[in-house]
Amino acid sequence: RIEVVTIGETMAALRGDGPLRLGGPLTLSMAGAETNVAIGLARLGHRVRWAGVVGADELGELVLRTLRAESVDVTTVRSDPMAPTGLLLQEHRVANVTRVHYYRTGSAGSALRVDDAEAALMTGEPARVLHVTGITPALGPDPRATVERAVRRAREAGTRVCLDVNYRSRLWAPDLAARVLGELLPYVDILIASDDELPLVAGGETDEERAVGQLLDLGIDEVVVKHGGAGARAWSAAGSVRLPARAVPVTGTVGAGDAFTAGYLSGTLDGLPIEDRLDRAVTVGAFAVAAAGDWEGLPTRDELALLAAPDGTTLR
Ligand code: KDG
Repeated sequence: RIEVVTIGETMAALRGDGPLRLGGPLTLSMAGAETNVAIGLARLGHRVRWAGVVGADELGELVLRTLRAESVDVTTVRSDPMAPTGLLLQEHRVANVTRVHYYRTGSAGSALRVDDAEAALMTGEPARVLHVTGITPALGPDPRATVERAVRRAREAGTRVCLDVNYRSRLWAPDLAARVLGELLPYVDILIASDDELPLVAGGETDEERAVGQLLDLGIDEVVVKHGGAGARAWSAAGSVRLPARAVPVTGTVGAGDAFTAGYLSGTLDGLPIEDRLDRAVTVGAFAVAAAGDWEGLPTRDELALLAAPDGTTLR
């Protein structure tokens, strides 16, 4: 049985070490917030389906091949013969600052439509969790309608809905994002946001406790707030728990939020208490921060304990 369904756009990704305008070698991989979460969950042993659209092209094959290799279910993915797989370029400008450039207008991934949500959620038994992000509804009216349909179907089926705000200022303006995401909130059970994104879904409220109070009043069960290098705090009707981030050498922070979400959802699926869910979230997030690539360094279940090993350990 599929435990988690997630829907979104995944693109090919080219990453280089220096300024792109100088040229030089780039590494080809793939990027997509929802597939990062899917891979993170699959590595931890969960059954996950990713639904989306790829182009009928080599980059689409790269996405599908990677997901199959990572044991992510792609049975409902569509290949669009009319549109290319989107592309993202990532450049490191100064230490710990990454600049992202999208080539995704008119991409296959943004041709998502409500039938994709239907297929993803109605094929097989109902999943336990649907995970969506605020990136997908920013891609256009059809992807937006797809996410709306998905959260409605999930609610009808008793599937819990997790929304990661994931605000992308290159894709839409804050007032539109606030309105569109606000319409999704009544369907959300678990809301994940970084501290700077929280006001966007809380009517501009910048005080965390008051913002979370508003969200819990809407019927959201858990609000998980990421504070970057300072850790995270998970709120529910019972109060809040806070954990510091795990101290690791920072190789790249892109994908860390998705890794965090994968850890949190994994803990949820395992029935762990809220502190332990948050602990798994910060642990998986730390793996993403410590490794190059958005998803490549995510841990398997056996590897979760590795971060507790003392510095300089060699495992033989
Ligand atoms: O969360 C990491 C994502 O930002 C990255 O993988 C690409 O999905 C992506 C996006 O749209 O920014």
